[in-house]
Amino acid sequence: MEPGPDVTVLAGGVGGARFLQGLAAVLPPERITVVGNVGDDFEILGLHVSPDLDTVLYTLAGVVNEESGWGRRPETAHALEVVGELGGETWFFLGDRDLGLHLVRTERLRRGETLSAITDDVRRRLGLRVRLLPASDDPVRTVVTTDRGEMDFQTYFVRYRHEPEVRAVRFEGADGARPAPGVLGALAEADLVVVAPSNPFLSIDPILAVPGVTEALSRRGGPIAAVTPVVAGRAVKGPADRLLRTFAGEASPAAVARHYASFLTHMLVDRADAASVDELEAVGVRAAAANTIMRDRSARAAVARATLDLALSEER
Ligand code: FO1
Repeated sequence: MEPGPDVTVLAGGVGGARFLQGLAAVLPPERITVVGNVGDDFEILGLHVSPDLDTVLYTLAGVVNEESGWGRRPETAHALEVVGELGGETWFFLGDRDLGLHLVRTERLRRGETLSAITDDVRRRLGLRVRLLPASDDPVRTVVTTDRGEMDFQTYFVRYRHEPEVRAVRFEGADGARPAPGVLGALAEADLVVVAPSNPFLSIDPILAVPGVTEALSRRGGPIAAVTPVVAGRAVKGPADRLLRTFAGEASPAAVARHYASFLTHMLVDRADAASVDELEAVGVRAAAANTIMRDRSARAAVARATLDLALSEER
């Protein structure tokens, strides 16, 4: 294997995938292990969909729809058109090419294969050398309590366009779930663990809720760095800023750091929040500021490079 540090990344959807694309450009990809969120997984039209795993797969394979950050490009929607004509549910967009993966995964799950075995096979067939582990092979489902009642994650996020006010989040099944094979080892043995710029409450907490994961992070001797998902009080994408205000009082890098306080050692903040570097350092979190907006491949690689420089350089 090529030399380089082993890095394990906790990742949710679009922000996590874009960070990983940058990391795979600055490190040998086989040195990277991803622990992916499965709290967004659900069944629709009889198919098992794992949106966050697929966003990572499609982004790393270079077939993602860059505009939305999820799904594939090019894409058509003939099947969904017929679903609509026949009175089926169409609020969740399933493109024709994307459907191919859901068909194969669903069939293999029904035959008794594990999500991690299927994901690893898909990953290899897509030609990816990054290792992608679902946080758990057991069902862990994010459920949100909102001002419009309790609902599963995709109903909240896609059907209601994350408009409802979130009052509580829980992870159904998490208490009895086991980490997928390789997850705890990847957290313990990596030279660096990175918490990607993903929503702390909706994308990272469902990973941390799997018994053993938070403990493995807290017991680690080595660095654990987070990349901020908020810039100047705003989420780069999605409702992270609103959830931070509700559950942590403010949408700031410091609030994110407090949320990860039991294990966090380093944090990369945006230049717009450079003033928070001193605040973080004062509470024992090594911090640096960089441009964290990951518009294109070179910006993504720069964020990854800045994270490695912050967390792995000797003199810090
Ligand atoms: N996000 C949407 O906002 N609308 C959709 O119709 C939608 C469909 C979809 C299909 C496959 C897939 O892998 C992801 C999809 N997403 C969609 C994204 C998904 O909701 C993710 O869970 C969120 O981006 C949060 O990470």
